[in-house]
Amino acid sequence: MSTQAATQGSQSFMFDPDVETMPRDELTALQTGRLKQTLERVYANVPHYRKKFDAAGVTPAAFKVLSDITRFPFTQKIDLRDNYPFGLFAVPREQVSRLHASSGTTGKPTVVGYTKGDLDTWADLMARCFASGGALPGDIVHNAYGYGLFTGGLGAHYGAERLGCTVVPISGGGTERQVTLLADFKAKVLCATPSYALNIAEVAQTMGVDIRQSSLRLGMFGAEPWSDALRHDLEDKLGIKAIDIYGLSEIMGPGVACECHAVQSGLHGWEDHFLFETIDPETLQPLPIGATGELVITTLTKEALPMIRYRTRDITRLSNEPCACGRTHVRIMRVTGRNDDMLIIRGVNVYPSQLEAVLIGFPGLAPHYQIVLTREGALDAITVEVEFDPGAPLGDAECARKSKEVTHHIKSLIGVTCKVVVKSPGEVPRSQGKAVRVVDQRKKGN
Ligand code: DLL
Repeated sequence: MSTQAATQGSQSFMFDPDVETMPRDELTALQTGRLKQTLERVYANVPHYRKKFDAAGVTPAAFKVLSDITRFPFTQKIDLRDNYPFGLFAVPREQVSRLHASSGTTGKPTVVGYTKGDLDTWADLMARCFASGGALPGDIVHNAYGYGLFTGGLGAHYGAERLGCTVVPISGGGTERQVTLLADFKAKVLCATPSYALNIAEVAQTMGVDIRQSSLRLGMFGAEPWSDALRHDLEDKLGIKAIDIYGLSEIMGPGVACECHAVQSGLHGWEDHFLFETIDPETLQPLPIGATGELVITTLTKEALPMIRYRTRDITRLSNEPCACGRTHVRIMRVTGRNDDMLIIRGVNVYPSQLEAVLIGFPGLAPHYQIVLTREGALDAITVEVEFDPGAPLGDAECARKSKEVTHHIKSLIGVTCKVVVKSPGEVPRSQGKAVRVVDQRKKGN
């Protein structure tokens, strides 16, 4: 990767101007050529794609300009499951250097594979993300993403190494030890889910360690939806800049898109390797840029597991407004949630991250919450469990008052009626990776 040092304000960071500031017409030409090759490759090598293209009455020859992609069928998680474990690979299995898999709550896991070339691209793109976030060669990167089949740990690991950083491969869990090593090794960059970063901040406080005074200055947080309210809370508690990083295993892992240090508004999606679309999840029709819908991604360079029009289920909008950082790649605005995580409470659609935005920073509350869904007669009911701030303990009567106050705020800001239970510090479960924000007790008949 040909990165070079650049300076923006007082902050210097690594940047690849040739690629990251490529004019739109050059990006379009690059994407068109790469996509044509990808379509040809999957049609020739993956029976599943050939069958689906044939059924839809399209062949790679039908693809001339980027908008022709809308003539091709979508790919979904179910296609990976149906072709478990290696059926969607476009290269002989012997050429696959690494496998990752999602644990999957039900049924078979989703298996993804990488050639040596794919691993190389992934490390490059993750290095690009670290650099865009403001990491520098030589920085110590404390990597608390889980190592193993989850793509977070190894994805961040090789990207940070590629940029020239020193990696601490600590993985998730053992939070007191994390706090000790963060301080002892003088890490500059923390990689974690936002909910686990919050857990680390809280444990540090209980241990009497002031992370604000440590050498930490950057957080690369992703793998789950989070709000700006949580960003501000983490920036304040950890004394850092918190950068949003996005990705998914089916497409590559972390590093598909990342915010820039300069602007922190929307994640630059790396268009030299991916094509981004948004669709209406109901009608499946493409949406104009700027409209909110489901993000659909096509890979342009993946060798082992190319993905054509993969329906991510993530809800967002795209922006091609010029970014003050100079990067030209499209911005994926903050992912509010997944359409399969959307709660429909008495006719009102709500994402957990919308509730988070109300709860975090609410006077007297700690930033920990969980949403419990139950059935009351024929209707779904929602209980939001929160904790009072340990610095300002509340008695029973005050908890009841606080609960009414929060209920009122949620109703007026989001329009849903829910029960709020204010608990004591430590009663809401803490995250060690991806937080479990919603506990659905409806299926148990409660
Ligand atoms: O979570 C990859 C990753 C690791 C991304 C570390 C960022 C950092 P999966 O386990 O396949 O891969 O989960 C992908 O997580 O479709 C989104 O629903 C969600 N997600 C990932 N990043 C973000 C983010 C990794 N920044 C799924 N904001 C995706 C909101 C995110 N949701």
